[in-house]
Amino acid sequence: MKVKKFVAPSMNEAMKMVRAELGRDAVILHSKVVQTGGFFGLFAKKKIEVLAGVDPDPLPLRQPDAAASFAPLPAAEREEDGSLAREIEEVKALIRQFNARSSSLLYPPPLAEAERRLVRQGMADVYVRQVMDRLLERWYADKDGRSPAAVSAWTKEAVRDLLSTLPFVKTAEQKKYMILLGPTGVGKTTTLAKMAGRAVLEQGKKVGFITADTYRIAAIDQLKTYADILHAPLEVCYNADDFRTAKRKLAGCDLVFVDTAGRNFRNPQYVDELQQTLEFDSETETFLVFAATGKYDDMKTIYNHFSRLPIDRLIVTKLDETDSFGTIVNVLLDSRLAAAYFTNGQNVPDDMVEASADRLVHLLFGAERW
Ligand SMILES: Nc1nc2c(ncn2[C@@H]2O[C@H](COP(=O)(O)OP(=O)(O)OP(=O)(O)O)[C@@H](O)[C@H]2O)c(=O)[nH]1
Ligand SMILES: [Mg+2]
Repeated sequence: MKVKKFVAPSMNEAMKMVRAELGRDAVILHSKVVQTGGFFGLFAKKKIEVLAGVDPDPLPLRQPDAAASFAPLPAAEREEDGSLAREIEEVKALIRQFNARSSSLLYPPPLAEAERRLVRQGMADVYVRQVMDRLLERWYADKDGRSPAAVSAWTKEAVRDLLSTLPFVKTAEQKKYMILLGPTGVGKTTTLAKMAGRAVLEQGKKVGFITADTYRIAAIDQLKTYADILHAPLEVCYNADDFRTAKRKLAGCDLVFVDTAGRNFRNPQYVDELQQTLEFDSETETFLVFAATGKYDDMKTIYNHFSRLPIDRLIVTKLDETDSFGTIVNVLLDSRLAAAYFTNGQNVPDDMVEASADRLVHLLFGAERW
């Protein structure tokens, strides 16, 4: 492969230089912003440095820059080496050489549109690629079925298949102690009240509450209000001994809901404190709560800190406050955990539904969005 470095004031100009010098078959191997000129860091100009290459003996693929580049090889050629699969692998390899932005230029228009939608929803590049690989396979395998509607259906199916690898289960409360953890203000206490309310109203269970949230003055009162409505006992715990005592006192309950303080869990020290106060054993089910409105990068940090605790499932709140649901997909797939519930409002106990792969797909590609 002939490789050359280009430096230009913008990506656009760099691409023109690449095309002029290496031709239309050139591929971008790497690009970065560089500072040029200046004295001691002053007056330096930002430029784009692009490393591009061209294969003197290219693959037998036609690859001009738009949709036509993905026209399948003639049947005779394809059958000669009997390898539709190889053809697809070649196309995938070609696309992987490009970064996410430039690759969409190469997809046929319906697939490029599908990619744009996934990116707009906030799905991480790694998962967008997995879906796009599936779509490319379908595109080549089902030549007669290609249409924007079909691509839309394939996209939903591909995302659903990705999510179906997670252990979604129907019944939520499988253990006696339900512990909700998560950052400040995501809706832990409200969701706990929703879960307890349903257990009482729909299943006739005898429930109790423990709160380990002694950090905020009003936190105990907030939970006490819900406990009173449900005629359920509430125990407050400040340390590990209190927690054990509270469990003994609530031994007669079918289900015990444990509330915890929201802290800045970007600081791992707070996770250690929780570990010292609570007991995580075979009788506990632990839920990490996060809001759909949160930033993916922050959630990744928080999840990493929490992953030293035995988190069983996730709960995603505030779905009513956003139109982008890709972050939920990312966090679920990164953590390999299923979500138990999605909540979509402040009403207790109504604004909560059981989470499932289908529901998430519907949120991402609801009829109005696709
Ligand atoms: N829009 C919307 N608001 C919600 C949802 N769930 C909870 N809230 C609201 O979010 C706010 C915070 O809820 P809490 O339940 O107190 O949150 P928390 O995680 O317990 O907060 P801390 O204990 O302070 O960390 C309240 O105003 C809730 O009514 C939801 O699904 N949608
Ligand atoms: Mg709370």
